[in-house]
Amino acid sequence: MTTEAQLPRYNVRETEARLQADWDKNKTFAATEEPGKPKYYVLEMFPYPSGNIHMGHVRNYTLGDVIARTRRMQGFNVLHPMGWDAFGLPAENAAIQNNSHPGDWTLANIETMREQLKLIGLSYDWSREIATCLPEYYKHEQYFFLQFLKHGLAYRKEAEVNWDPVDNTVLANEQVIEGRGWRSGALVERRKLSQWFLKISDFAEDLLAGLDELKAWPDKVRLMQEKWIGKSYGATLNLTIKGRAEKLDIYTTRPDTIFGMSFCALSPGHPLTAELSQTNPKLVEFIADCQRTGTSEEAIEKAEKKGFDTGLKIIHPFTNHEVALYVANFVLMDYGTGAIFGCPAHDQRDFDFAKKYSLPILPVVAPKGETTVDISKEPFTDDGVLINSEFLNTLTVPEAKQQIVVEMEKKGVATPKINYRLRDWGVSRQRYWGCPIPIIYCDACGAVPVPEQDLPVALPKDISFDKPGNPLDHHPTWKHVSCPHCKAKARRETDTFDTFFESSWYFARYTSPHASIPFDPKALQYWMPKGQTVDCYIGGIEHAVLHLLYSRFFSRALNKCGLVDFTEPFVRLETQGMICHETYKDADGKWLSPDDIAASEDGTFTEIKTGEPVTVGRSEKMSKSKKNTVDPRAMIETYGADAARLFMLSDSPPERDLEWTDAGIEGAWRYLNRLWKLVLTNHGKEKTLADDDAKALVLKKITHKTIAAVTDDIERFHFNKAIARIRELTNLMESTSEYSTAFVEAIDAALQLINPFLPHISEELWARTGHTDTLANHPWPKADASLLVDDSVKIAVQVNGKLRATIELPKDIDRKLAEEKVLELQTVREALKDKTIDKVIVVPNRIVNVVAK
Ligand code: ANZ
Ligand code: ZN
Repeated sequence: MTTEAQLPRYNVRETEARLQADWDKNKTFAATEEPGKPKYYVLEMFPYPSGNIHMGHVRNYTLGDVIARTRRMQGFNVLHPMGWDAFGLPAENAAIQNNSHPGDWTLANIETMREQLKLIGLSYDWSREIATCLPEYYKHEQYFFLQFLKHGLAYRKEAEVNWDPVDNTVLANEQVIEGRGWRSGALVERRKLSQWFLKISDFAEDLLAGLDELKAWPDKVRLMQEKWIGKSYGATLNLTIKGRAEKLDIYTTRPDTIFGMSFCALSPGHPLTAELSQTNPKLVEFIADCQRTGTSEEAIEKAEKKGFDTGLKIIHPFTNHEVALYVANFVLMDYGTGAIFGCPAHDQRDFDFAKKYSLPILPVVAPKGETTVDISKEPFTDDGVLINSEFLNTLTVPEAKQQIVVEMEKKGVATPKINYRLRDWGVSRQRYWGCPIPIIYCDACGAVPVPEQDLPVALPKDISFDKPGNPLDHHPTWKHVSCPHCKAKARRETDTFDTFFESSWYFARYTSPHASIPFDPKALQYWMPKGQTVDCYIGGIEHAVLHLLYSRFFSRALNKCGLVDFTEPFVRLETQGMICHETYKDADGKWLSPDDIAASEDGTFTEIKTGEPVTVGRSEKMSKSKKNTVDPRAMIETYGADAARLFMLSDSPPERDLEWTDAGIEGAWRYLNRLWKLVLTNHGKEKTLADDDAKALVLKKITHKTIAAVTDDIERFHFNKAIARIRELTNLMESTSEYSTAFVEAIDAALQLINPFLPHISEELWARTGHTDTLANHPWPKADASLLVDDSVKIAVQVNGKLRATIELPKDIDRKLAEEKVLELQTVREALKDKTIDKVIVVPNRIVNVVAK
């Protein structure tokens, strides 16, 4: 036993470093396939190697680590890997700025970040680490692309990109800032380039239907994907153009509003627009003007609505009225048919357009129970009943939709049509730091896939960023190759894949990260069998759509090529909230970092450098631009990883935002020290209570209830509740002066339960309390079901009808046992002195009356 005076200080740095080194050396968390042992695959979204871990990483990886460590103790064979999403634009930007190489920059960052991650004590199998920028990784995705081509899942077509006319280069969407190139400041234009696409649209229905099966995904994410896929039920109208033989196809989801049609509009990219522009220079100018907005849907949505009257007229299919045909900038070419009819009374865009060009606005839907509707200020876009619509009048919108399509089909002017908003995935990027697309262009043979045996197509190392544009394109030799078919001089594709390509399959690569083929079939089957793929996937909600949808698509595409047998990669998904911190500004409104300010005694803050007062702003997501970040390394340096982990996990539920405060982390640190003292000052004490003592029994019950509840909380991702319960248990022990077997059990259970959260201090205390095994591999405690029921009742104890005591006894206790317990009571023994017991009357769960003379 250690007295308080003898208690050594908890040396957090020494302990954490030593244990982390042990785990490394002993490969404590290495996973190998063990047929027959149940597996559990837990994964956190892998980081981009920017150079530094931030608090968001710490939170994300700690959440996963709690699950991994718990499952390991619960007897699962746990796969918990980590790697690097290592291609991408920041490496190129850094290279340009520091005159370095994107590869060197990335690999150096990986080195530092790996060391930083190790300081958090995460239970990764580091032998499975992957970096997507290495040819041994990306050669497999080049192979996938060749398979996709064979299976009709990849194709080439012309598509628009953001073009910087000053730097003469293609820009990624994120390099376009308020319509201008991020470096040149030039207004961005649209350009058509031939690019590669993956046929995600082939799977639109399947991706949508699959969402129903993802029962362990947040509803929010499923809903976002559903919206993104955007299934809509509508009709294609086949309308007559006055004086022309060919008809115009129009897609609408509101055929019920046909009597409110006031104009029609073509996309600037529509073939008819192109034809008309051949004889109309003004139209050519208008099209060029439309191209000056960016390519993103958002940019188009935000742009002012503009139109050009073609002079052509469209004949209304029922009234035979003529309406004008415009070319309009808000009509997209790659949705529906690239042509619309406008009904300004019931659509905001059409309304804005009609106001601008003074077009008629005729309402055809009124709120239920009414026959008019006020559309003077804004369109009426709700459901209602039809008006001004001949045979549709008085029908509801859904009824009218059905009816009108029937009528139109009869007349041969429409067919029902389902559309999806989901576009095919354009994967070509005109950048260096990505995976080369394995294609060779030959003048005679066209686009020729690189033969499989020639993979990987590796990135050249000797490149220069002196000129704007893609270094692969300027490289003196790299792109000049001979055609695999005819051996004539040919050119390599110089575009690289979108970096979402790498993250769409990395989870499967972890099952056999060093295999020469993409996946070792046995390993893949063991870790990711159909229906039990990644058991738990954790990451930011910002990936709700793109990364998660691409991964679901990729799984289906690989499945179609016979490379995997699953279609859904992630069984359970958990998303985490953001980490927020107060913000600070000086008198000029400049952001200040928490490190730049000092608290005064009156609770206000001043800037350390100037002594000037500081305004405290509201708490916001930690970001470099607002300078309200806290560096995890500094935190770990001061308080250790366990304290940082504890605060991250105990303050709020994982899916919620977390408010970072100094007081919070200090509180976590104090708890570690209390735990240290509690365990070590009690360990080995002489027992003062018998094993079957009632007080010992109470503690035993609380321990088992805690085990059951914490196990359940972890299962549900209620980590903050789990920690609160463990703290309740240790608080109770702190206030207990008596020592018993139950106390020893309680300490052991507390250490086991808290190990996933505080892996270092719990492991250290486990060893110091005489255990010789590794706590991380110790079986998870099991709650004794018989101790969980809340079954004690207060019973009145009488002697000859007079109340002498009350006693807590298990509910429905055996009569004989109740009698025995009562007769042991001191007060009863005294009252029975000199008397002989006649009989004992037991009223179950209420009274024990001893009758004596
Ligand atoms: C007439 C109409 C009346 C429409 C009305 C809407 C409201 P969702 O629901 O997203 O699928 N549209 C069709 N093709 C388009 C294109 N290529 N570019 C821009 N807009 C297009 O949207 C379908 C609606 O968007 C269609 O229904 C069409 O306008 C428009 F009161 O037709 B609607
Ligand atoms: Zn050729």
